[in-house]
Amino acid sequence: MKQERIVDSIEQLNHDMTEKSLEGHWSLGLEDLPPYPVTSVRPHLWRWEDVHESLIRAGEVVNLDEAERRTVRLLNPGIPGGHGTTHTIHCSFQYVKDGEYARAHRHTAAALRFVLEGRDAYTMVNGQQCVMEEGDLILTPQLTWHDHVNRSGQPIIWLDGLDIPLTQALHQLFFEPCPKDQQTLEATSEEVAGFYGHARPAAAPRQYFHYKWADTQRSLERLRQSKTGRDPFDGYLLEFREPVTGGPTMPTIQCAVQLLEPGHETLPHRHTSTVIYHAYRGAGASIIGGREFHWRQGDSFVVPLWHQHAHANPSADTDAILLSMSDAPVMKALDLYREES
Ligand code: GTQ
Ligand code: FE2
Repeated sequence: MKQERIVDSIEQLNHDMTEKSLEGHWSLGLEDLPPYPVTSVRPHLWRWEDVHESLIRAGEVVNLDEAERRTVRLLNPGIPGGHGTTHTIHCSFQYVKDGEYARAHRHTAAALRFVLEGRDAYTMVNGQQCVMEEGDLILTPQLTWHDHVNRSGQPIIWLDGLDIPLTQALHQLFFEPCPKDQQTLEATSEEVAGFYGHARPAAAPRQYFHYKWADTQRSLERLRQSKTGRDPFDGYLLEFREPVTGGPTMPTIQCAVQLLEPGHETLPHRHTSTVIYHAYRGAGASIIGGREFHWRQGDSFVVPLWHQHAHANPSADTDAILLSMSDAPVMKALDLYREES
């Protein structure tokens, strides 16, 4: 007796596998395997006028008794429905009026503040009071308690950088409100530590959270005097490093300031890290992936990974200073960092 032959096909196999939540690698075409990394993150520039107007309007209608924070976020148009400025970091601007405070909480997302307008408000970080001046960088690394208090007699605006998109992509976001709305001076994190024992930092807690602008400026000047300190791709670049280990600013974010002297044009290069820039002082232009973006003080822009980019300061007499936040520490930790000029 002749056995009936079962006629199978790729189509039938694919169909049957799909029903069992299986997939064959043969379903991928070469177009799914590009030779270099592809990102949906787009080069984009946000104008300070737009951010500032939204912040002032938010000051009228957003109440800090209800909202956890009064911040305006930069959304990358290449991440529809997402909340990120890039796929790893989000950048916002926070506005706290005189007499207000933003209540204490902590989270596994690491955050930083860079002060733009105003002074003498403070952020409490694990019981340490960090009094703000323009240009100060204040870190609230993962799971540090932080609240922001403004009793300075004037409003304050600063830039926030957080690794929330990355933390969320890894499904690792813990958030805990503090039992007290405001931390008291020198209250340790243990004193106010609630019940989320599992959310405690695994690593030794760090003690240094505050980089003063006066120190940053002095270091930038010293770098400029050295003349050998000029990086062909970044101008005079000063990275904020972890003071004990010399490692990155935080495990997921490298912060830096870079000074572009009048007339200086950097050489183009590209790398697998993605960078958010904020024009802290001066004005200039950057070519990103073949497009030119003109920025002035207060503007922010994104250089997505593997996009060729170069910066220029066309001014005859004014320095330009860019603040940057990069996800390079993540790529380096995972051995994924590459650059090419
Ligand atoms: O100030 O603690 O922009 O928790 C986003 C989340 C700021 C903050 C943001 C936050 C904060
Ligand atoms: Fe926070």
